[in-house]
Amino acid sequence: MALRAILVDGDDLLRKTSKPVEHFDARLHDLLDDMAQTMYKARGIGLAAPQVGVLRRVFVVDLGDGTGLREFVNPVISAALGDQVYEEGCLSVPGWYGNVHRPARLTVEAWDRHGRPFRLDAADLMAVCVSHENDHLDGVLFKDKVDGELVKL
Ligand code: QAP
Ligand code: CO
Repeated sequence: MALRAILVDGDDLLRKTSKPVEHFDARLHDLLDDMAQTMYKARGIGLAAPQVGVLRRVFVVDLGDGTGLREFVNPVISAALGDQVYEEGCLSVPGWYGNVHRPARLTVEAWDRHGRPFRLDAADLMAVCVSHENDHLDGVLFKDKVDGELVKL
């Protein structure tokens, strides 16, 4: 396990479209382990692979509410419903916050680290986090979607 450097806004890699994972191998497991360690150290609740410079469709989430770490490989948001506004931040846009509209509920289909498919129905903060992290895989940052002012904490 190793901490990885988190890229910050302005880095071109954050604007690229990530490619699907093809091999559910030890390299993927190392990436997922490193991403979790890096997210926890930075006190984040979600981290996507492009944020550590790896252009693959992978993200990790731990809302810190006791539900634990969730790993998503090749995620697809297959349904989305309603609207909620949440004041978001991002480890790649440190210190900046703003209100973003996201689906109130969504369904995400993904694979775990062993290549087993799963489906998650997410609401509230989990829906925000999945939508936010999924955007990173397409080069989109929350600041692109802020409704109103982007504010420095
Ligand atoms: C994405 O964001 C997210 O600026 C994850 O100084 C955001 O973990 C999902 C963080 C909101 C759902 C709701 C940001 C930590 C962490 C900072 C994060 C900072 C320290 C952001
Ligand atoms: Co982010």
